[in-house]
Amino acid sequence: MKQFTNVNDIENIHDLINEALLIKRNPYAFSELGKNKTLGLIFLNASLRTRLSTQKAAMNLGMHVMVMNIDKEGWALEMEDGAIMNGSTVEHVKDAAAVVGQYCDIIGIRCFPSLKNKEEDYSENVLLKFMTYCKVPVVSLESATLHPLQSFADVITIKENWKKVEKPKVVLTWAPHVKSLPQAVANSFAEWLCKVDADFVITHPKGYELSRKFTKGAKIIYNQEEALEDADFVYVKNWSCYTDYGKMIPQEKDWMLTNEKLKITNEAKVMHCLPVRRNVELSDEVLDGKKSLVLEQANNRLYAAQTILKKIIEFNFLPFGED
Ligand code: SN0
Repeated sequence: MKQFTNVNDIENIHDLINEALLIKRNPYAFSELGKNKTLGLIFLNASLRTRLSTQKAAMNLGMHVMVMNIDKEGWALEMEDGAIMNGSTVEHVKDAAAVVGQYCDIIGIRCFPSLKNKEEDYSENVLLKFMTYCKVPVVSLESATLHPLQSFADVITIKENWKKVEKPKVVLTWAPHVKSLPQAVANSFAEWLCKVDADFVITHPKGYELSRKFTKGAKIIYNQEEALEDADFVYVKNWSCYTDYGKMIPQEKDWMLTNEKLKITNEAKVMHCLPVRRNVELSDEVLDGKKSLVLEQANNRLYAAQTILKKIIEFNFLPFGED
């Protein structure tokens, strides 16, 4: 694998999930693979799971890791080509990315959307600029529109919790929130779920339609109760509007997932990428109950990251690299 920014960077999703499960059984099997290689983790936004799981994944492969919260600890970055930098930005992304690329063999980068300018966010301006100028393989640690490491961990978790032959019904349900959040987790989950063998349904209030680019193949049902019927997995996530970009539409109905709402499901397991606003997005009773997979998902972030780093090292740095 040359780089990892979305589901299309992988060759075969089923092989990749199986490889992650093997790594999970024996996480130190490749502890020399990344020897003398340095991973740089660059954050333009907050992180807990992504930062620690990716760092640990690299350490399990014998890599060195450097982390920088560039938004807080670095110089203010200029993103615009040809800008006359006589304002508050100090360093152009061209220069900063090129410098970081000289110190690192692989770079992971987290960049968030503005949620103000749809065209700019959906062009993945920041991620693409960084990739162009750093000149080393890049792993997305959540971009403006996608969160592929999270989705990879999510499909690993579904696979582990689904032992039956027939395909599971997986429902992505919109949840309430107190502020506008990116569509990245939902876009990415949809993109990955459309590639695995599942009956995939998305439910959300009218106006919260995601970009069709990522949901092609999914069934959209506006009625949450109808969508939840016989579900085997319910993935809970808030996102702000894609059409009326970045906006929130007040809801009369309460979309928070509760045990009461889960009664109609097939004893569904409940998923959320975390961080979660308890008793806004999801009730305590669900999160702390037996149906919750949130900690398993967080644990699988490690094996998702480790599998991706392993594939990138093998392709880019080993002679006759294959993935
Ligand atoms: C992020 C998101 O994309 O929704 C990260 C998810 C992995 N979540 C948040 O920014 C939550 C912020 C909040 O105030 O609850």
